[in-house]
Amino acid sequence: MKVAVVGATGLVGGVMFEVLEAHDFPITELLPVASERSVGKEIEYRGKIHTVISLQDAVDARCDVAIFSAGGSTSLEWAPKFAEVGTVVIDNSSAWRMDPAKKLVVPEVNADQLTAEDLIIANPNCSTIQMVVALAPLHKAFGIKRLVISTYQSFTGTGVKAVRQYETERDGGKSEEPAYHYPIFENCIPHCDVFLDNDYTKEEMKLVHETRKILGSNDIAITATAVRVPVHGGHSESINVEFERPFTIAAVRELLAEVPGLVLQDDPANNVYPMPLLAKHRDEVFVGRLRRDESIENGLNMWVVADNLRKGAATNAVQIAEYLLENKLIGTAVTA
Ligand code: A2P
Ligand code: 11C
Repeated sequence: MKVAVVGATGLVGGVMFEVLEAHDFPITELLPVASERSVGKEIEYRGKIHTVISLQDAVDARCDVAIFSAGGSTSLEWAPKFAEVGTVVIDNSSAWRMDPAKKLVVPEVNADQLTAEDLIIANPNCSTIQMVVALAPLHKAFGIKRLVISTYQSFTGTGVKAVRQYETERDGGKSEEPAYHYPIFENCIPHCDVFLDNDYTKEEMKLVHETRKILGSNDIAITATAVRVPVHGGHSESINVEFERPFTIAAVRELLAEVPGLVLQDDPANNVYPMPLLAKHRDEVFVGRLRRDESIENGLNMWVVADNLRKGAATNAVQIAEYLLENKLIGTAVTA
């Protein structure tokens, strides 16, 4: 595969290279792409130096696949240009997720929707991805009526600038160019992404809309509070689920044990539960603290953790590319 990584100099871009290598993705040619400021910079992949090129040069190269992690406006402008020459775009931004004509894909849940006609495929938001991996089989079995979600999100989700802010504050300094309005070191900020007219943040509403789209159920009631925390390794989520139908914890456990890429860490007597410290650099979604919500009839509480840069971004995108490849839905780019 001829592969372009757009946003190659960014935080997710860097992890993308790690995941492509770890998964041994079959790359014949790798094209790192970033903004004009970075053109000419060098990036090492598998011991070889690759030079960063511009978006236009990457379009002209007619790659088989381009994985974008360069923000929404870059995706909106450039993804169609790649698609036009037959390059399949897997896009990490929020630009195309809610477009009814685009698929929003978490491979464990709905990759079977993909066809060779899908030239722009949306990767969901990190906090949505890890949640639906755990919820999809439960929804199928017991029908989800309502979700109440509280997130504890790593500052790495905001990108390079936030990592610099955290490190500067941790070392006793004051960030010149902070990513957040308030210090993130020794703080929790109930503000991820921008505020919307309804006083929720965009991150909170992504959890509402993207989850409904991926699970294919517009009538699930969903409410969320998203909080930024001074944690490096991943996003954590407390998820309260109300089911339509009765369930047992044993059945939930059995269903989750079957999910590929999901690891159950649920043995409270031995202090076993998921934590971002353990999830860091891992591709899987970790689930624990399974217990009945005793305040309602069919309620479940769970705790879900994943490395937001891995399964929440790079890993999910690479898994989509792997699915396309395995199912011969890629590799048909128009050659000049
Ligand atoms: P650059 O380093 O040249 O600015 P992060 O989210 O970690 O800050 O990374 C964002 C990534 O998106 C970087 O690789 C950045 O490249 C890239 N990027 C930002 N704006 C553009 C743009 N207009 N065109 C191409 N790449 C962009
Ligand atoms: C966060 N969800 O941790 C973000 C990062 O919509 O893809 C990625 C933003 C997005 O804040």
